[in-house]
Amino acid sequence: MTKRLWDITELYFDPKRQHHYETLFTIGSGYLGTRGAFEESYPGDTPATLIHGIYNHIPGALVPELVNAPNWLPINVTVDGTPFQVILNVDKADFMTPPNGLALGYSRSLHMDTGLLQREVLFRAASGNIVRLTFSRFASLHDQHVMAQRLTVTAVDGSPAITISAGIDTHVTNAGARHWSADRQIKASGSRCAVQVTTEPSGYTVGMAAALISDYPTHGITEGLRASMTISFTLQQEESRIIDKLTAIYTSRDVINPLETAEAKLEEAAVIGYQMLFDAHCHEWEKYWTTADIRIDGDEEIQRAVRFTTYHILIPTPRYDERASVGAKTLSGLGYKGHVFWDTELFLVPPLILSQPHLARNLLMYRYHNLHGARNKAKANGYQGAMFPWESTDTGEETTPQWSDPQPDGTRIRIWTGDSEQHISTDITYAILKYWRWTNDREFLLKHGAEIVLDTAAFWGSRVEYNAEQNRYEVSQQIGPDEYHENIDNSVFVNRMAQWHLQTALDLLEWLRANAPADADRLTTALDLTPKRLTHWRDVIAKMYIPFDREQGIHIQFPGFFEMEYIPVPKYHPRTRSVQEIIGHARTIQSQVIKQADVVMMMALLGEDLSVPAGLDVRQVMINNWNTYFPRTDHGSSLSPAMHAWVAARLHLNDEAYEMLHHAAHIDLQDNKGNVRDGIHAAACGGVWQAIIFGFCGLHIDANGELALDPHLPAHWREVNFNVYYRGEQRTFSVKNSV
Ligand code: IFM
Repeated sequence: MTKRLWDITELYFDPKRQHHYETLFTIGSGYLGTRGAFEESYPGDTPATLIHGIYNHIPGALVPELVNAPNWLPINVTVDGTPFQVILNVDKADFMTPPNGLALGYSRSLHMDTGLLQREVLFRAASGNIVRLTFSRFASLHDQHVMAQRLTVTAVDGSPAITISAGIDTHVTNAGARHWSADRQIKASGSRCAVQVTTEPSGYTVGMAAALISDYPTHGITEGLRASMTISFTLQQEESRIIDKLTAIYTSRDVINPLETAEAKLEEAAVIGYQMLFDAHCHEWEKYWTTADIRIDGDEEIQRAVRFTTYHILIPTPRYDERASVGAKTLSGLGYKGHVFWDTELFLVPPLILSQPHLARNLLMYRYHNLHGARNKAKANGYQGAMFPWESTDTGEETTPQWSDPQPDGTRIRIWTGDSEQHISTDITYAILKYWRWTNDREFLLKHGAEIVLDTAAFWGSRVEYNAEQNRYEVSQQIGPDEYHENIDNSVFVNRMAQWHLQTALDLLEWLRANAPADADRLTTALDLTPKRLTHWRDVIAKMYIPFDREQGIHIQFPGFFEMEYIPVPKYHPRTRSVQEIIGHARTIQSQVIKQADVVMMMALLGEDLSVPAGLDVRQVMINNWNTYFPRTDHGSSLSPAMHAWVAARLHLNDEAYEMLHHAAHIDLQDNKGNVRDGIHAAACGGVWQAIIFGFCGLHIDANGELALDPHLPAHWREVNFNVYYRGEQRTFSVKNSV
């Protein structure tokens, strides 16, 4: 495999795509993420550093959000007094001596194997002297409190006088929303500078300290909300200089004195130096990729795209923090305000279970630590047990906004997901079970996981409604994965998954009684799992209403679905917008257009355990379901294509599987939803990994508890190689194409 398949490269700078690339080129350490804005800034740029757990709710705002931290990127260079900027076009008259300088060459690459972002610009100053500037940056995976930058300046033509000013800027907002109190510490002296800021009203403190490392006398200064350090020197023709900037960071979530601790860490890092920090960082990346990388022989485009999506699974996932989780847009943008959805458990956690189980555990522990919020939500809604919030932050309470931001006409739209998208509790249980089956982490299951599974089952036991006339249990007022259809009764996804959940809880309790009786007793008492309650669960399982059309042999997404207007989605191909955007919201919700995998999602999760009425063949039902729902789905959500790829591969629908995989893998790279500026689509990234491993390669645990493959690779793929962890051991797979 050639090295270039590890790189995403931008060969010229297009200001119209700057926000897209800022997101793509996010670097991260599992502690923070920093968007790929330029060191020297650019008009209209949106630099952001988002740190796990640092949320703030401004009075009057609808919901809390993850806060944009002080910007640690600034490095400003002047060449013979001309400020360096990526200036691309100048008037013809100015071409030889443009007053603001000119970028003669530009390229920027994200090296995904090492998490290094590098940019090289050939810059001609107004004086006519030309320099090559190479900027490198990484957020250390070895020491999550350290970030490093390197600037190499080379005099290509002439003997330019260079000034470099580098520092930390606390003048940052979340798209205008101010989270940092006016009370800040900003200081600079010699080659060091530091800042400390506190969110208001949540009271989180962030301390950052930076050093500029060079052989030149350095002056520290503070100007307004920024602290910086400055050096000046002259280069002879063809001479090069390397200047390093190191930054250390701590928050009050880590230590009681973030600023002092950051300053001490900075001195430690300065002694180690850029190169050794980078070597240690690369070593950690190598360990990540050993089990996260999927090597595809025969498809370079998908190979690179899959590395990109995997990179964006790895960089936001907390390494040492089990009280933070990954939001729907990772730490790469302000979209969804850093809130955590089901995207984490069903899309991100499974790849991590197989590739970095300790990271998957951290994410599941976040839910355990937030059980109190889930219990509060259940109680507030009149239910028992634990009902997880649809959107979650640092408090574990429901944080879904009830209303949208104002629309162009000034009105706001009611958002129902926080009320009605209740399947998230089962999604979390599903992830816990998957983690348990793949890792055998008994300690986690007994101390933490089982409590979540059982208490969320208690929620469903109290949530279902008995329909005496039909002698069946139903669930009203739901939003399934297909969010175009809100507050519907008897979503087949919700009902079947709740039934699966209750059965899983009963099986788990039985297993605990046999294998860990003390824990079974403890949980039975603590969660009040009385015989009466368990009998009720069995009754619900037996009588749950699963909407099904026997004549057609298909699951019904929800009763009434097929009575709505039929709009064949393929009729709108090719399109760059969702069908919902084309035909409008009002018509969509009265139609059979589906936003994202719903019945198909159920097939991805349950596979042949889908359960179908007696006498019917499950595979045939799956094919019928596919033929029914695929042409009705507009993939208005980025979560959709990868799940379709997975299921299509299992159904041996090779063309559809590949088309969906290609779509999913390029959602961010090609910005085919037009909103990557707001952040990476985390779920799509996790979905791609699963589509390849579970779908195309068919990796599964067989009836004997052994790992097995059932591959259906695209015809042009020669081979897929990967390593996964199974019950503590690393296993290697090589899947050759037999087509
Ligand atoms: O969780 C998803 C949801 O399924 C579709 N809308 C976007 C959310 C966040 O990614």
